[in-house]
Parts: sequence; C-alpha cells; structure tokens
Amino acid sequence: MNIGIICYASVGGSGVVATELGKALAGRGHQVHVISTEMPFRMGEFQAGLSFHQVLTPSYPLFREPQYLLSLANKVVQVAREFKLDVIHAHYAVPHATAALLARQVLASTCATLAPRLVATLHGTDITLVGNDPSYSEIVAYSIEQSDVVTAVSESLRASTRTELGVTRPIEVIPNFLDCDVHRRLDMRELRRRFCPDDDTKLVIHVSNFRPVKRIDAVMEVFNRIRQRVPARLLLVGDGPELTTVYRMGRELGITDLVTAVGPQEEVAPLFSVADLFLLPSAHESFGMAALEAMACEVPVVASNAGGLPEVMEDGVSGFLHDPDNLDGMADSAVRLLTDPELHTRIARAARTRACDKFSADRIVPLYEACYARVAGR
Ligand code: GMT
Repeated sequence: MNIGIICYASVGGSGVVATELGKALAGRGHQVHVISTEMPFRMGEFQAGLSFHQVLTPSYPLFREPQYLLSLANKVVQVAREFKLDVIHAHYAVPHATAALLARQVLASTCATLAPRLVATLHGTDITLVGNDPSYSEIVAYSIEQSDVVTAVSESLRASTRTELGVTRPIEVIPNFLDCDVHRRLDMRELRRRFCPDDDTKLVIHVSNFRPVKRIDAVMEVFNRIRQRVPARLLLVGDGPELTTVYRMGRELGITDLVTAVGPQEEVAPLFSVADLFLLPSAHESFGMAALEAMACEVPVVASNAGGLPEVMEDGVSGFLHDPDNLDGMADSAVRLLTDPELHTRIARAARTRACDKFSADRIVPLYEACYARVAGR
C-alpha cells in the first residue's frame, strides 16, 4: 500500500515510533512517505520504499505564528495526489489529525473514491496536556471523531481520551514497539568508565525531553536519596526546559559532581548499556517509550505508576512502580536493585523478555497493517 506518515521530527517518542513504523512498513514492501518539518533523525540511511517530504511554512509579517497547519495540510494533499496514497497516518493528534482531515476534505472534493483514509494515533500529551486545553479541545476531539481509524498507545490513553475529550468512537490500542536487535545491552565497559570511577559505583540514568511532566526535580531527589545509601552517579540524556532544574538542585543538594548531562542522543542503546537503573518518575506517561528501551537493554526501571507505565512493565517482575509522589518508595526499590545482584539480574532479564515478547516490531507492525487494510477496504 501507499502510506503517508505525518509526525514530528524531534527526538520525542512519537516521532521515533512513527519513523520506525515507516521503516518497518517499507521493509515489508509498502511505499511509505514520511511528512514532517525536517527529516526525522531516526530515518537514517536510504531505504527502498521510504521517502521524506519536507513541510515548508513561509512566514509573513502579518502572521504572529507560522501557519503550520495550512502548510502541512497542503503538503499532505500534494503527496497524496502525486503518490496516490491509500492511507494517511497522523501520529500525535495536534495538529496532525486536523491537517490530515483538512487534506482528506480537499482530496475528496476532486475525487471521493480516491481520497485516502485517515488513521490517527494518539501518543499521550496530545490528549492529556495539549489536546484537553480549552484552546484546542473542540478541534482535537472533532478530528479524532472524524478519522477513519483511531489508535492509542495504551489502554490508559484510550480511557483518558474518553474522559478528557468526551470522545465516544472506537479507539484501538496498539502499543509502541522497538527492534530488540537494535535495543540490546552492548559491551560498553570503556564508556562506563567515563561516568563511573569504579565497578562499585552504580550508574543511574534518566532519558527524556526534560519537560515539567517528566518531573526532573523528582529524578534529582530520588537520586540524592540513592547516593546517600549506595555509591552512585547520575547520567542525564536529553534536553528541555527542565535541565536548569538539574543545575539548580545539583548545587542545592551538593551533588553536582555526581551528575553528568550529555544532552540529546540519537542512539540510546550504548548509554543504556552502561547504566544499572533507569528512573522515570513522570507525572503523566501514556506509554513511556524510554522505559521500554531501557527494558530491552536490560536496565531495570523504577518509575511512577502514572498512565500507561503499568501496561509496559509488571510491578516487581519486570520493573518497580510507585505512586508519583512516593519518592522514598522509588529510592528504596532503586537501592534494593543496586545492592542485590540476584534481584537486579532477575528484573533485568524479565524486562528484556517482556520487551521482546510483547512490544517487538514483528508483533506490533502487523497490527497497523491490519488497520490500513481494513480501512482501505483491502
Ligand atoms: O508528549 C510528549 O511530551 C512527547 C511525546 C513524544 O512525542 O515523545 O511523548 C508521548 O508519546 C510517546 C510515544 O508514544 C510516549 O511513549 C510517551 O509516554 C508520551 N508522553 C506522555 O504521555 C507524557
């Protein structure tokens, strides 16, 4: 099939999932057209059946903001007409589902039978933080209701879509996925030396877009509790507005020398491979792609039980989950993992097994193909 995928090019999970889906679909013989403001970093080298179409949004003195919704819808119309798209798959509802809906209207006005079908995938904050904002909620809800198929990355997010936006239509849950051959623990002993002075010092890692929802203050507080009981270092991967909290709290807690921030990284497997524990105390987390990547790299996860995280890992079996405000509980679980090698190994292995059994590309990509085939009448 000819599939258009709309996504954000950023290092966030929804862009990663959309790009990896496009690559997997191209590998399975589909013609895939990725539409974004710049080439998603995960697109990597050339792949037959996979092409990229850049959305250019011209500015004009009259406009306060770039008219991204219009330029995106316009590009979708052009790509759909030129490449006879069967399906447009919008990842992250805001504003991608709306732009796809507008594009479908335009295409249907010229030839209804050839208008592509719309699949919208809800990723999380497009519902729980942005989409439910009164400035957006009417249009986001309408765009979801009008799409031909809607998927959500977790049961929790499906429920939130109904409660937050009053959406009543069917929503299919298709979890995020990864390639377990790419996300696996690598031998990175030399790299570990860059962050830990010796083998007795444990390395705690946090990977995110450092936005308030990730609660970087909780990461620092939990790590501070850990390092008072176990020799430890903290490795921070990613960038965002809350990185300043790291520097401020590092000084306040006297742990600046124990914390290393390396900024956004395209490949996270090498960094997960040197870590002993992954901390994710988010306030909201519809799925937690970074937690899944950690699990696949055999890094035990200590996380909040917010949103879809309990669907990603089983508490006490393939990770540890605590109420978002239970920082002592998170620290206790972390210290147990870091001081009990048998427990650490058991949780790490169970985490990878779960990641590879339940969230592998081979298992999940066909679910999206089935959506496309059903909605395109094939
Ligand atoms: O919404 C964000 O802050 C970024 C967004 C993204 O593009 O990474 O994250 C959401 O989508 C991911 C991919 O489906 C999920 O793994 C994240 O849990 C989700 N973020 C939240 O729900 C806060």
